[in-house]
Amino acid sequence: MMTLYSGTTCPFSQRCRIVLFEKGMDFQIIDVDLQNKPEDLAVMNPYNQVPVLVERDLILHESNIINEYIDERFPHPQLMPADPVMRARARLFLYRFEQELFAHIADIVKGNQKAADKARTIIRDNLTQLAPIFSKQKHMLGDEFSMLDVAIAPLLWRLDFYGIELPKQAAPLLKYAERIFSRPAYIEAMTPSEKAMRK
Ligand SMILES: N[C@@H](CCC(=O)N[C@@H](CS)C(=O)NCC(=O)O)C(=O)O
Repeated sequence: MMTLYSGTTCPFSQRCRIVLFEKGMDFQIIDVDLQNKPEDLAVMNPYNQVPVLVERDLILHESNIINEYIDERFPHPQLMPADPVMRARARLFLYRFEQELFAHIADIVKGNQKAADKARTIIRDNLTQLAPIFSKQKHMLGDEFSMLDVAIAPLLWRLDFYGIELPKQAAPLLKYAERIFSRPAYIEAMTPSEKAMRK
């Protein structure tokens, strides 16, 4: 059985919880207190961070790497595209999400006021650029739900919590976000602390 070490407010851990629930297989989630990390976390992950996935002698860290492994191990429903070209495009998107969106979250959470405001502006502008995609299609890669939707959803959930306000032209993105938030697996994967982040 797979065991996920997860943070109750961690957007990266939420990604992995979503995939585990989407797959509907047996797994165990261990909540890690990030203010008081267990000593073995640093042994499992050299960056001493969650999420970490353990399955027998395999220990993985990095949410997107964990999620690709779960997707390959339990292929139904498949979340990465089957076609190599689309798969490569999906990986490029995942990389860009990290660089252009998620890399800035740390500055909002623990940066000074100036750094936090700059990070909010960068995230707001990069998200707004994605909005036109959803005038044409239901999800990030087309009409099907995929790993890209999993990867971005925890940020969309936390927009108010992080103090990020999107302009009117981002309305299609917010509508898309509601579609993701209403998925049964998305709801099941949320922790009580995450539920409390958004009214
Ligand atoms: N790139 C990593 C980021 C993981 C990460 O930043 N985890 C944070 C919580 S959201 C963490 O464990 N922080 C604890 C620490 O750095 O002390 C991933 O995608 O898994």
